[in-house]
Amino acid sequence: MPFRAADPATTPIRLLEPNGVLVENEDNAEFHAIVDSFDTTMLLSMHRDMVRTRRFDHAAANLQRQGQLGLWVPSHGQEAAQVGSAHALRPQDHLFPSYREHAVALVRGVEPLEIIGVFRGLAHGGWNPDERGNVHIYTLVIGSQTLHAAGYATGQQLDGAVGTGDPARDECTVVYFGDGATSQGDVSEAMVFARSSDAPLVFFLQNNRWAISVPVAVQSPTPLVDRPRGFGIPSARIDGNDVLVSYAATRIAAEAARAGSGPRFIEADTYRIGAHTSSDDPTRYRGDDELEAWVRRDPILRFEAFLRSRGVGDAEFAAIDAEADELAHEVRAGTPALVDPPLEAMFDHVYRDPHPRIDEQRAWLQQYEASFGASS
Ligand SMILES: Cc1ncc(C[n+]2csc(CCOP(=O)(O)OP(=O)(O)O)c2C)c(N)n1
Ligand SMILES: [Mg+2]
Repeated sequence: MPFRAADPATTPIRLLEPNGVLVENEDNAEFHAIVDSFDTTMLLSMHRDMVRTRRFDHAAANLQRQGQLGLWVPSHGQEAAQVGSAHALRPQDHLFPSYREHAVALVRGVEPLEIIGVFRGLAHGGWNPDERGNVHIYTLVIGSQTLHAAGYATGQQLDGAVGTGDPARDECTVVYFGDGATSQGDVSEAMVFARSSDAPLVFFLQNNRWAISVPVAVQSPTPLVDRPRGFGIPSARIDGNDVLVSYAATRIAAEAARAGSGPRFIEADTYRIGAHTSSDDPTRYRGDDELEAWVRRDPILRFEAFLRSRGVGDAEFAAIDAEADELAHEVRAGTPALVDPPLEAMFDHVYRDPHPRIDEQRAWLQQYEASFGASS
C-alpha cells in the first residue's frame, strides 16, 4: 500500500502521574536521571512559581473585569509547562514568548506590573529584555516570534556562542507558541531556517488544544510532534501538566542546542482552563466534560501531591500561599496607580536611530495636541 495514514497520537512522556506519583519507564529514563538529583529547595521553588503565577493570573483577570485592563490573556492550566521549561534554562539563554507566558516572564524576573502595563495599554513592549532575564517582549501576531527567535539563534551561532563547551558561554534560544500558531507559515519557515543553519533553537509548543474556538484536531489531524520531524528536527511529546518532565525535556533540548546539535522541538500536551482571553466565552464552543477532565489533571495539585509524598508539609505550602497573596495584593494596589506614559513615547524605539518620518509624525502630533489649547 503506497499510501498510508499517519500514526495515531503517541502517549506523552511523563514523570508524574496525575495523582502525583513518580513513575519510571522506558520512555522517561533519560528524564528521570535529571530530576532524581533535585533537592526539596529546588522542587519548592518550582511549586512557588506555579502558585505565584496562578494567583497573579487570577488577580489580573479580576482587574480586567473591573475595567482596569483592556484585555487579559489567562495562563491558568499551563503553569507546569512554562515553569519547568523556564527553570531549565541558563541566565544567558534567550526566550521569545507569545502572550500567555506569564510564568516564563515571572520566573526570569519580569515585574508583574510590567506585564500588567502591556494589557493596560501603557506600553508597546513593557520591559527591556536585557534587564529582564533575556525575556523578549510579548507578541500578539501569531507565530511571528518563531522567526524572530530563529534569527536570534542564528546570531548566537554566528557570534560563536554555540558549541564551545564552556557552560558560561554557550547559549540557546527558546521560543514559545501555541497549537494554532503551527498553522502559520512563519512557524514552518522558522523550522526551515533553524534546521538549515543548525541554529541553537528550542521550539516549545504548548498544545492547549484550542486556538480560540478551533480545536487542534481541525488544524492538524496528525500529532503535531510529527511535524518538525518532517523538517529534520528531533521532537518529543511530553505531558505539559507535569513540571518535572517539562524541566527535564527542556534541559536536554537546550543542552543539545547549545552544544551545536541544532534545533529541538518539544510539544507540551496541556489545556487552556480559562477563556482564550477576557473577550472570549468558551461555553459557546466547548463542553463541560472536557474541561472537567482537565481540571482533574491540574498541574499544581499534581505537584503538591508529589511534594507531600516527599515530606513537604502544610507550613511550607502556607508560606508559599501567603507570598502569592502578597503578590496579588501588590498587583491590585499597583495597577490603578500606574502612570500613563507621555503620548510621544509611542514614537520611541520604532527605529534605533532618529528617523525623518518619525520626527515628522511626532511634530504633527505635538501640533495637533497644541491645537486644543493649554489644558487646565
Ligand atoms: C497572524 C495572526 N492571525 C490571527 C490572529 C488572531 N488570533 C489571536 S489568538 C489566535 C489563536 C492562537 O491559538 P494558539 O496558537 O493555539 O495559542 P493559544 O492562544 O491557544 O495560546 C488567533 C487566531 C493573530 N493574533 N495573529
Ligand atoms: Mg492553543
